[in-house]
Amino acid sequence: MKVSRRDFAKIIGTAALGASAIPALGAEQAENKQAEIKQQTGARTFPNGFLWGSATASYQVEGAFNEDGRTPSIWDTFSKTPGKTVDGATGDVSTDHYHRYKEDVQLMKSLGVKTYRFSISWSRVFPDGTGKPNPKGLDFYNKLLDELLKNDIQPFATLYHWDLPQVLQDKYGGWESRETSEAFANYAGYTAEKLSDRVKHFFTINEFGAFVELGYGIGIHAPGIKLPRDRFLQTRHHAVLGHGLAVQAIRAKAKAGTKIGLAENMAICCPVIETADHIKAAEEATRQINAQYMTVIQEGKYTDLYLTNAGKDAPKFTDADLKAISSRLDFVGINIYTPTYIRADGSKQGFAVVPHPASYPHMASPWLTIGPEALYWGPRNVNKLWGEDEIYITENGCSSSDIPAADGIVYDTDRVMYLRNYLSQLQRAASDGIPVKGYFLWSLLDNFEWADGYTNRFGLHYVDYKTQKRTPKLSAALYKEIIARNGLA
Ligand code: GBH
Repeated sequence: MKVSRRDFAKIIGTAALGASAIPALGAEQAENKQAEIKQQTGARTFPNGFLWGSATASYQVEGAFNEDGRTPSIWDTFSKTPGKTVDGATGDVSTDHYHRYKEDVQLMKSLGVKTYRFSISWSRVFPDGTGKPNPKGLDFYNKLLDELLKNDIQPFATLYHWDLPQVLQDKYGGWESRETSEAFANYAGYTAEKLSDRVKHFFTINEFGAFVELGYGIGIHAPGIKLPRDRFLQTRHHAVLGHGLAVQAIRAKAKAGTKIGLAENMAICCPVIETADHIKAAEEATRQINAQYMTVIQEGKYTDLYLTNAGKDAPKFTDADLKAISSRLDFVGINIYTPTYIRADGSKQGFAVVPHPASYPHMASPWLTIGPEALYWGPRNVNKLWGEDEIYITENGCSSSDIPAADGIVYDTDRVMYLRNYLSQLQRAASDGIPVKGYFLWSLLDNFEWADGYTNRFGLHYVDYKTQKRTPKLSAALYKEIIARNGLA
């Protein structure tokens, strides 16, 4: 880094003040001074009030698949279809969080997290997908919320993390049809009305980019179908429409002041090296590669490039749809795991994706390629392109082989390495003034990893699925330390 003579003088000057100069100031001034010195001498802290959290999702942790009136979701059906998940794993029991939530809140408390992101199971609340709500289904979330608040942990609730009521798949082809978008808005409005006395932040949908593409495009996630291209592009449209209608419904029904956003695993376009032309190319790539979800939500229209490429398969939509889809958001959540490298290539579109070479490093899951700077460029581009000023990293974390040592502890040094490197890039973003307000580590616990079943562990806590015992891994100790310091060492 090139330091100008003035910056250098500033650093030396204030550092030379040392601690002895501080007591002369009032307490508050002293604190400010200390913060200023830290800033200039490079202490790797996060802004005051930064929200450290952890995340889970209903079907991945709850279990209790047939209790208190819950009906099957598309994931119950899919996971019980032979050959769809590794070892035929299902979420019937998983980590049994439904019955162990109090113990799990204590795990959070011991980490020191300030917030918890969880998702609500639609088919617990509306067993028929729509129509008559089931009060017993909502009871579980009422109890969970009370327990969180009693422990000073702010709840952030996701309304859809892939567990569509099976009945809506059967009746309407799920997200293939508009009826599902409307049913989602109805469920979202109802749930926000009931819970917004305690939940101040709602996410509509988690990761369009996963459940639509994998569920309706290539069929490796529920509902496990491969639609022809025109119907598939229409499904994408109904998913963003469901989001938009839900934003409107929540705004109409929730308590005033409730904040609404989404959690999207958009492609995180990183300049292949940090030169002005590659940086610019990565900005344009962010818009174009995410055209079908994040860009239409932000800009209220599909990009020309998207529609041209779609050709005769382009989705059918109205202006009113676009208006709903681009309903104002209060914040944006981005789930960030991997980088997409972009270079400026002089073409008309202005960018090219640089594929990872075969030797590119990844974590235990082969898709989980390592690129810490994704935590910098993700929020940076969302802020730069669309002016979003309240950004959360709603998921980040990794899988590791996670084998307990003789003392029972999992020394997951690879996860520690991963988190340390990613978080140092997030700190870089925060100290550059990019408005990142919080970070939710995926995940609190090992859990049902979708088609991978229980073979890939993402937790800060190791779960012995036979006994349901939870044991903090080495990475939990790291995270606890980072939270306590509000920064990196
Ligand atoms: C998130 O998805 C999910 O929100 C969360 O539920 C999940 O547990 C977590 O990540 C960890 O995976 O099998 O090679 O086709 C992250 C995006 C999309 C990454 C699906 C894995 C499957 C790759 N995921 N993708 S592959």
